[in-house]
Amino acid sequence: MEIDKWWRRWSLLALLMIVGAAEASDVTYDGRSLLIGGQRKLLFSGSIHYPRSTPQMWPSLIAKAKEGGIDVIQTYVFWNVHEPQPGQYDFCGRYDLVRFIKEVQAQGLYVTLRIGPYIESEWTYGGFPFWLHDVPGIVFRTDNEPFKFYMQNFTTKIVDLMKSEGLYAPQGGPIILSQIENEYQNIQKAFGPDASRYVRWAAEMAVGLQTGVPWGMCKQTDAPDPVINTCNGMRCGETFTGPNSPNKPSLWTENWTSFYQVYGGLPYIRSAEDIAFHVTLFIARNGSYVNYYMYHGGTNLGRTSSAYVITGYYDQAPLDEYGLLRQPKWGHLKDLHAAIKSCSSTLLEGAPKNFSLGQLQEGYVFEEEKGGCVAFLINNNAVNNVTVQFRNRSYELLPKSISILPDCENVNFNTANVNTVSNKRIVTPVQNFSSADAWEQFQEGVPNLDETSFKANSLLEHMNTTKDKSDYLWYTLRFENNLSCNEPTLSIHSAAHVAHAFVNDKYIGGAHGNHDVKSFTLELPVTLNEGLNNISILSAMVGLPDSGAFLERRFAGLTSVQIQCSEKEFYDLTNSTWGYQVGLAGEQLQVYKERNNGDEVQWSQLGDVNNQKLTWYKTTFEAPEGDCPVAWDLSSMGKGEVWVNGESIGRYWILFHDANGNPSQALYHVPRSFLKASGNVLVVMEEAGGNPLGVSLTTVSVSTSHQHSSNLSFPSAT
Ligand SMILES: *[C@@H]1O[C@H](CO)[C@@H](O)[C@H](O)[C@H]1NC(C)=O
Ligand SMILES: *[C@@H]1O[C@H](CO)[C@@H](O)[C@H](O)[C@H]1NC(C)=O
Ligand SMILES: *[C@@H]1O[C@H](CO)[C@@H](O)[C@H](O)[C@H]1NC(C)=O
Ligand SMILES: *[C@@H]1O[C@H](CO)[C@@H](O)[C@H](O)[C@H]1NC(C)=O
Ligand SMILES: *[C@@H]1O[C@H](CO)[C@@H](O)[C@H](O)[C@H]1NC(C)=O
Ligand SMILES: *[C@@H]1O[C@H](CO)[C@@H](O)[C@H](O)[C@H]1NC(C)=O
Ligand SMILES: *[C@@H]1O[C@H](CO)[C@@H](O)[C@H](O)[C@H]1NC(C)=O
Ligand SMILES: *[C@@H]1O[C@H](CO)[C@@H](O)[C@H](O)[C@H]1NC(C)=O
Ligand SMILES: *[C@@H]1O[C@H](CO)[C@@H](O)[C@H](O)[C@H]1NC(C)=O
Ligand SMILES: *[C@@H]1O[C@H](CO)[C@@H](O)[C@H](O)[C@H]1NC(C)=O
Ligand SMILES: *[C@@H]1O[C@H](CO)[C@@H](O)[C@H](O)[C@H]1NC(C)=O
Ligand SMILES: CC(=O)N[C@H]1CO[C@H](CO)[C@@H](O)[C@@H]1O
Repeated sequence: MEIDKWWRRWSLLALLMIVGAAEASDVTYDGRSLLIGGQRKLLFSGSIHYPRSTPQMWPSLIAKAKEGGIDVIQTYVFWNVHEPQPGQYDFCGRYDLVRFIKEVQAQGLYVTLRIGPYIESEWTYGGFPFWLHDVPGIVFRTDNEPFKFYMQNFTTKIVDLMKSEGLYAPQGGPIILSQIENEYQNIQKAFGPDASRYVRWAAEMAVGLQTGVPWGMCKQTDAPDPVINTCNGMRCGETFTGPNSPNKPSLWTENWTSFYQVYGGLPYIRSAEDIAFHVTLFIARNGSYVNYYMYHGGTNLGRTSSAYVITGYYDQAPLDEYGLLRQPKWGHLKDLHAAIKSCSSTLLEGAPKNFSLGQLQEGYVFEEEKGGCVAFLINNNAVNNVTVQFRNRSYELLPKSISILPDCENVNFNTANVNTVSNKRIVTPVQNFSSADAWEQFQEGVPNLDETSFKANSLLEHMNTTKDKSDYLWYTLRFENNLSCNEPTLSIHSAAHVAHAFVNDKYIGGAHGNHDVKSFTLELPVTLNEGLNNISILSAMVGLPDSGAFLERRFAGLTSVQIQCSEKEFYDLTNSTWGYQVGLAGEQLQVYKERNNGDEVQWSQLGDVNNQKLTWYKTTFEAPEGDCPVAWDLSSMGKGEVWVNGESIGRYWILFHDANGNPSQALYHVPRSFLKASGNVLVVMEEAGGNPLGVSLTTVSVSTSHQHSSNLSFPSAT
C-alpha cells in the first residue's frame, strides 16, 4: 500500500517530467501559429546578422531588441565567410555563429536560422564562396549534382554544428525555425522543370536533417510539406496569398523596415507609422510571426557588400548602423508589440471574424468562448479621420491607421499615433588630420605589359581572373602607334563595374556603371607617342553580384577596347596580347597591416594631394574617449577602401553622388573593438583622387532634442 502509493506518485511525477521536458521545447505548428512546447506563439522577430557587427556589440544589440519587444533574433548563415576553401572552416570572431546564438539564448530570446545557403542579403555573391564558381559542371540553385552536393554538404555542416552545441529547441536550445533556400520563386522560371525537382529536393534534404524544428521557404508558394511557405515584403498583410495548407501558419520572414542603399541612391525612409500599420494588418489577418528585416543592419565590413551596395547596411532600421536607437521607430514598434502581447492569447485562441465598417474601413475580431475579445479597427482612408461604429460605440480612426482594442472596447494603440519622441544623430568631430605631417603615402605604380604576371590573347572575364582575391584587375597592352590622326579616341566597354585608363603611366580618365546598369563605355581622347605606347586599364569591382539566375555565369570587366581615328580607321585591341595583374601592389604587400619591422613598405612624405590617383595614405590616431560609436568622416576622399589596425572597415565611394548631389555615405563606422587606446593606424586606399587632409575622426550619438509630436489624444469611445 505504502509502496504502491509511492510508486504511483513517482510514475506520475516522472511522466510529468518527461512530458514537461518534451513539451517545454518541441516546436511544431498548426494553422494558427508555431507551437513551442505545445503552446501557440505570437512572435515578433528581428534580423541581426552576426558578421555585420562584432561580438563585442552583440550583447547590447540583442538587449535593445529584447527591450523593444522582440522575441526572436533571425539571422542568415554566411557560407562564404565560414568555408573560404572547400572543407576549410572558419567560425572565429565575427563569424562565431555559435557564440552569437548562445548570446541570444543567454538573454532569453529565440533564434530563426536561415541557412540558405543561398542568402542574397546584399552580401557578396549572395553568400556563395567564390570557389563554387570553379566547380566543374556547376549550375547554381537548380537540379544540378555538383551544386546539390556542396549545398547539402554545407547545410549538413551547419545543422551538425548546431546539434553538437545543443542549440535546437528540442535540445533545450533557442533555435525554433530554420530556412532552406531563399526567395527561389523569383528565379524559378529560368530553370524550367528542373526547378520544381530542386525545390522538392531542397525541402526533403532539409527535413531529412532532422533538426526537430520546422523549416520555412520564403517567397515560395509551393513549398512542399511540411516546409512552411512564408512571406517577404513590405506589405505582407496585403500581398501574402497565405499559407499553402490550412495546417500551416501565416509567417512573415522579411518585413522590410527600410531598404538597402546603393551608391548613388538615397536612403529609403519608411515611417514608424507605416511599418506599424502593415505589421498590425498582418496580425489582424491571422499572422502570428513577423520579422523585421533589418532590426539592426550594421556594417558591410571588408569587401562583403554585393555589387554597388554601400558599406552601411539598413541604417534606417530600429537600431541604426551603430546600434543606437532610431526614434520614433524603435519606440513606436515597442509600444505596438506591447499592445499586441497584452492580448496575444485571445488572438491565438479566439475565432477570427472580419466585417466591413465603411467603404474603406474594416474590422477584424478574435473572440473566445470564455469571453476574451480583441478587435482591430482599420481605416484605409489615407487622408481623413473617419468615425466608425463598433458594438454600439463610435471610434474615430486617424487616416491610414489601425486601432487595437484588446477588450473589444478600449483602444490601447493606434498605429498612426506615435508617442515616442524622435531623436537625431549627432556627429562630433574629435580629431582633425589637416596637417601634411600627420600623413605618409605609398604610391601605386601603373604596371605595363612586361611587369604583368600572365598574358592572354583576349579580354578575360574579371571575376574568373581575380577569383575575388581583390577588387582590382589590371589589363595592360603595348600599342604600336601608326595611326594617321593626331588625337585618336580610346574606347573601352566594360561589363562592370569601374575602369580607370592610363596611357604611358599618365591617368587619362575613368568611368563606372551603377546598381541598375552595370555596364558602361569610356571614350577618351588620347595623345599617343609615335611607335610604342603602354596602355594600362584598371578594372575594379564594387562587390560581386548577389541575385538572379545563373550567378555562376556573370560577366564583369572589359569586353572591348578600340583606338579610333574615325569610324573607318580604328584598331580593335580586344584580341590583342593583354598582360594581367590581379590586385594592387599595396594589397600584395599588405600595406594596411601593422608590422614591427616597417622596412618592407617604403612609405614617403605626403605629396601633392590634389588629384593623386591610386595612392595609399597612412596616419595614426587616438581612440576617442568614452564609449560612443566611432566613425571616419571621409567626405573629402574619392573612392577606395579603409583599414583600421589592419581590419578593413569597408569600401567607400564619396564621388558617386545621389540625386541631391551628396555622397550616399560619408561616415564609415569603426567598431570600438578594432581600436586600441592609442597608436591606432588608419590606412586608406584612394583610387580616384581625394584629399586626406580633410578627413576627420568623429563620434556618433543620438539626441532627443528634436521633438517629434505631442501625444495625439486617442479618439475616445462615446
Ligand atoms: C563535405 O565535404 C568535405 C570535403 O570538402 C568532406 O570532407 C565532408 O565529409 C563532407 N561532409 C558531408 C556531410 O558530406
Ligand atoms: C483567418 O482565419 C479564418 C479561419 O481560418 C478565416 O476564415 C479567415 O478568412 C482568415 N482571414 C484572412 C484575412 O485570411
Ligand atoms: C474578410 O476578409 C477576407 C479576406 O481578406 C475578404 O475576402 C472578405 O471580403 C472580408 N469579409 C468582409 C465581410 O469584409
Ligand atoms: C484627426 O484627429 C486628430 C485627433 O483627434 C487630430 O489631431 C487631427 O488633426 C485629425 N486629422 C484630420 C486629417 O482631420
Ligand atoms: C446595441 O444597442 C442595441 C439597441 O440599443 C441593443 O439591442 C444591442 O444589444 C446592443 N449591442 C451590443 C453589442 O451591445
Ligand atoms: C577640425 O577643423 C575644423 C575646421 O578647421 C574646426 O572647425 C574644428 O574645430 C576642428 N576640430 C577639431 C576636433 O580639432
Ligand atoms: C575561367 O578561367 C579558366 C582558366 O583559368 C578557363 O579555363 C575558364 O574557361 C574560365 N571560365 C569562364 C567562365 O570564363
Ligand atoms: C599599323 O601596324 C599594324 C601592326 O601593329 C599593321 O598591321 C598595320 O598594317 C599598320 N598600318 C599602317 C597604316 O601602317
Ligand atoms: C613602356 O613599357 C616599357 C617596359 O615594358 C618601357 O621600357 C617603355 O619605356 C614604356 N614606354 C613608355 C612610352 O612609357
Ligand atoms: C575576338 O575573338 C573572339 C573569339 O575568338 C571572336 O569571337 C571575336 O569576334 C574577336 N573580336 C574581334 C574584335 O576580333
Ligand atoms: C502620451 O501618452 C502616453 C500613453 O497614453 C502617456 O503615458 C504619456 O504621459 C503621454 N505623454 C504626454 C506628453 O502627454
Ligand atoms: C511583397 C511586397 O510587398 N513587396 C514590396 C516590397 O517593397 C518593395 C520596395 O518598396 C516593393 O517594390 C515591393 O513590391
